[in-house]
Amino acid sequence: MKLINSDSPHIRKNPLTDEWVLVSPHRAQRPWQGQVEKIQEEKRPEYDKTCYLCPGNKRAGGKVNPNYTGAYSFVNDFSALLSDTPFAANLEDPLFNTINVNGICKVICFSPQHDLTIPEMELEDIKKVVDLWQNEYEILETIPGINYVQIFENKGSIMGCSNPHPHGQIWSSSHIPTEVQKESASQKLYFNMHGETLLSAYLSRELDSSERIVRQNNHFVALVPYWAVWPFEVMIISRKAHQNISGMNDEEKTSLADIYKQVTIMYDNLFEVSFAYSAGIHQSPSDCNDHPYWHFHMHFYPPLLRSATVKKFMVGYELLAESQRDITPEQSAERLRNLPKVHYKCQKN
Ligand code: H2U
Ligand code: ZN
Repeated sequence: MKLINSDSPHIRKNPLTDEWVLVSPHRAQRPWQGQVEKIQEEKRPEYDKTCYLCPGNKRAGGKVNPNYTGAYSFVNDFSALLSDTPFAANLEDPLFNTINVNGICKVICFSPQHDLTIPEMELEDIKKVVDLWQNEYEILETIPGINYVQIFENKGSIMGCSNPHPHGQIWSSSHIPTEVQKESASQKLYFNMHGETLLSAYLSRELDSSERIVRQNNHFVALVPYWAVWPFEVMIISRKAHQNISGMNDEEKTSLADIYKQVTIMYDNLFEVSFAYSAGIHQSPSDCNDHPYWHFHMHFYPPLLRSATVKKFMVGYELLAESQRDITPEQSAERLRNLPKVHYKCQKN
């Protein structure tokens, strides 16, 4: 279904957050005629004696990593949330609402090998990362007072990643964080009105049109959402409406590892550079309640726009008024979809 003439400036609504994005396609009539700059990437060693995540090395907090061989997790030495914060809340004064929060933060080393990234890892090794995500989720969800488990990855220094060793993080908390609350409310409302999850309905519409689909496998679909804010934003949605990672069997976890690899290879191939992003899982709260309206998905928010060095800035109008983009999600999807499926480093060898 053609919704509107998408060549004209328009706003699109994100049904998960109820937020709008301004799309200005007329500003991007010739988006790819500028020079695509390449950056020379430094070759990293397989093991770096100064890296606090490499096996056997001492971390900044003084603890020593074991000689781990697969995915490995540890409690963050500088956790943003602490597990022993005493309960206290002040909700009486509407101008100064405060609630003490508890939580546990972990760091997940994806691989013992310092020079790898997810797109360059073997599928079976990425599967070990997914297994660890599931194990950690299942451990954390049983801890009283932990009500949400946020699994994420910051990749690349421009996304604030502190170390190139392949790693992600898990922050679990007693409160449901703001983004998750917004998605919870919208999904609940949709499910109560329509009897299916918002993302099941959305996914079947997207599969009908194929316009924004970039990669897929038996259990997951990767697409540029209709309401994408970042130039090359992608969402991975499970075909089955899993509430969270806990319900996934071995085959589904292998599929999740596969789509994670496919999407990140696609990203690296876009500008032939190790592509920076913040990515993470959104899933049901782990608060012992059933959340049939929650539909597992992953968001990828990459900052690059035209080349390896041109970054999209969320400033000015975006900060003060509303998110805005020039290239349409459909143009981005077409470009991403048509990229080679083999990593550029392997194409050259
Ligand atoms: P990034 O994902 O943004 O790179 O963060 C890595 C985390 O690793 C960061 O939260 C933690 C930091 O607190 N860290 C340790 O727990 N131990 C260390 O020795 C250094 C970094
Ligand atoms: Zn390392």
